[in-house]
Amino acid sequence: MIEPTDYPDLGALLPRLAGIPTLPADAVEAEHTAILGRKSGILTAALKTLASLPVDERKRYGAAVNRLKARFEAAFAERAEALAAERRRHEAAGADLTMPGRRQWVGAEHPVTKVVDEIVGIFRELGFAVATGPEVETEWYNFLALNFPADHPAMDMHDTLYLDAPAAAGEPGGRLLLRTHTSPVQIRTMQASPPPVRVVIPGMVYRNDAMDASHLPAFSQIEGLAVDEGISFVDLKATLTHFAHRFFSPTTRTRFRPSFFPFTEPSAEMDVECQLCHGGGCPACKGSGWMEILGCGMVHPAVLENCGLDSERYTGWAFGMGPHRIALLRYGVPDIRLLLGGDMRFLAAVGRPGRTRADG
Ligand code: 2NL
Repeated sequence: MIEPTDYPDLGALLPRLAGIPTLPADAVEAEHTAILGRKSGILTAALKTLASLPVDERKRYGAAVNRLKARFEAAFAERAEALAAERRRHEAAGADLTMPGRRQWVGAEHPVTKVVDEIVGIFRELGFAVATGPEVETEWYNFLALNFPADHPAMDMHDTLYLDAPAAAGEPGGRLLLRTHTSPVQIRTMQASPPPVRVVIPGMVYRNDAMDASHLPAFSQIEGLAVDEGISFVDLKATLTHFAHRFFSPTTRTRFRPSFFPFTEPSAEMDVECQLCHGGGCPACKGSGWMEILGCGMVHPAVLENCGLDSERYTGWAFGMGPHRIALLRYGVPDIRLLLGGDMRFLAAVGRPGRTRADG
C-alpha cells in the first residue's frame, strides 16, 4: 500500500485534511479551492505532473494522489453535511442567521464611582487615611455628639429614617436610625485614635426625602476631618482650594461664604466657578456663575470634647460634600435620577473614554 507519507508533497497535506472537520463555515470553500480547485488546486496540479513521470512512478504516484483526493472529497462532503445539519438545527430553534452580529461593548465605571475615587485619591495624596463605618447608627453618634440640640428638626421623623428595632443592650445613645451623614464615623475615629487625625470617609447616607430632580432618599457623602495642635482656618482654606484645583482645573476660581452647621464654628460653604459657563452665568448656575460644592468649618469645641479631646489643646477643620451632586455639576447632568436609572445611552455618554480628570 502506498501512503501519502511516501511523498513529502502529499504528506504535507495531511494536517490540512485533519483540519477539515472543524473548519468554520466561511472557510470551507476557500480550502476546497486550494486543494481540489480545477485551475490551481494542489492535488489538481499534482495530477498534471503525472504525464512527465516514468511509467512505474506514474502508477505509484498517481494512485497515491487519487487516494488522497478521494479522502479530501469525502472530508469536504462530510463537513458540508455537518454544517447544513447545524444550520437546520439553528433555523428550527428560530435563529435568523442573516442577522448582523451584536457589537461587543466595553463597560465603564459609573460616574459617581469615578467621582468618589478621584476625591478620595486627591486626599490620600495629601496624607489622609480612608475610614468607613456603620450605616445604622444611634442618635448619639449621628446627632448629639455633633452638637445638635436635642430638639433639632433634623432629628424629627419627617427628616430621618428611624428603625423599629431597639438598640442593643448596653449600647448608649438612644434610638437606632439610618445615618444622615458620614460624620458618625469621624466621631468614632476621634474616639479611637488620638490626634493627629487626617481622615476622609466615603459612604451612603439616608434621609426621609421624596425623590425629585435634585433629591434622593439614599445618596453618597464624603466627609473629611483634620485634627491636631495648631490647626487653623488657613489649613481648611488652603487644603480645600488645592482640592478644587486638582478635581476641576488648576485655574478654577473658588470662594467661601459664611454658613451654619451645629458641628462647626465658624462654618462656610465653598463655591467653584460654574463648570459649564466658567463664570459668565447660565441656567445651570442660575446666572450666578458659581456652583456650591461643599460645606466646611472649624470643628466645634463641644464636638471635640464629646469625643474626649481637650479643645484647649486641639483644633480641627472638617468638610462634607455629596458625590452624586458633584457628578451632576461635573458632567452637566440635569436630573439626579439619571444616576440611578441604568439607561445605557446616558451611562455611555458620561462614561466614554477620555472623560477623565485630566481633561475635565
Ligand atoms: C455638607 C456639610 C459638613 C462636616 C460636614 C464634620 C464632622 C465632624 C465635626 C465637624 Cl465629626 N464637622 N463634618 C463639617 C462641615 C460641613 O457637611 O453640606 N455636606 C454635604
